[in-house]
Amino acid sequence: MFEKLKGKGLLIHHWDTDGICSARLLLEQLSDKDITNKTPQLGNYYLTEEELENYSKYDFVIVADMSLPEDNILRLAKNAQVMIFDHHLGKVVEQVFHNNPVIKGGNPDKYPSASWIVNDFLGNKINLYGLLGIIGDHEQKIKNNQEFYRIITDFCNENGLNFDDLLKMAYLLDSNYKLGDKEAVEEAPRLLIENGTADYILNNQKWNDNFNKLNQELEKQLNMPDNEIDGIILKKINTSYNIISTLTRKVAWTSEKNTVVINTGFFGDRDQIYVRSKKNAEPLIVKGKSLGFKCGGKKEVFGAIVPKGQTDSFVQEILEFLKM
Ligand SMILES: [Mn+2]
Repeated sequence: MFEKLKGKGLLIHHWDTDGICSARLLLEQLSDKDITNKTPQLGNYYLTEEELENYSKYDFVIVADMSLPEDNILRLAKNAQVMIFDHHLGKVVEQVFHNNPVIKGGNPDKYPSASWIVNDFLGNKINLYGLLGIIGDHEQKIKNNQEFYRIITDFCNENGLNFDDLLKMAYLLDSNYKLGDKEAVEEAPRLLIENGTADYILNNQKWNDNFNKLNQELEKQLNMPDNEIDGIILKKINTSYNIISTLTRKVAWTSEKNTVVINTGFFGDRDQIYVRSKKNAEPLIVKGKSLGFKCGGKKEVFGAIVPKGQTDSFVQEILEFLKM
């Protein structure tokens, strides 16, 4: 399926568990090719000018678990053959191989992770990596998806694991990006090819140390007061750790309310905004893009990076959308 790819290759993948597992599966399949893997600057759902320049020297580029802006993809496609494997919302890039069933009308519940899509494309049997991406993206919520919870439970039973083991593995893999360690993210897929067992992941000392540090910071931020406006939780945090998505999940899933979190501490000039919505968040993506912000999301989540001066007014628009 990758016979046509010639020359030097680059794999660009999301920094989270799903991205790392998708990369692990792809790199294993592409082991006979000359290919390196990179994740974007942590927190950026796009490539910088410098990255685009550096990545113009490759003959083929594979993008996994990231909905990069269309103009980024078209820039890469000028010099390279491009393939995308993804499950985020967005629009089809017609000029390249774009394997994203969700934007082609597929039911997101049937494609819960990029790792699942990749594993299926590769024709592999169900395995730890195909499933870990799902666990990373959905955590406990996947228990509401009957079809996939059954698949996960069967896999656990056959392999002497339980759901909490998988969850812990996803937290350990995610610990690298949350601490801002880009190199560790990029190293992880190959480590998982070389030492690919559940025990290896669960016992990795560095990842466990990261995990403990992050838990302390999460606790601290969760204990900070938050506001509730018209049934929407609004929480402002200031942390240099990339824990906004985790924190938003925790707040939203505990409160069962629409949740908006703003982190003023990750970028110097911009704020991170993260939303968990009870209704389809797609209009927020459209709105954010029309305002020129870097943003993206899935059915129930929305994330944006907004220049500090524009945060308050955009948050106001988000609150109004959630209220409607
Ligand atoms: Mn994903």
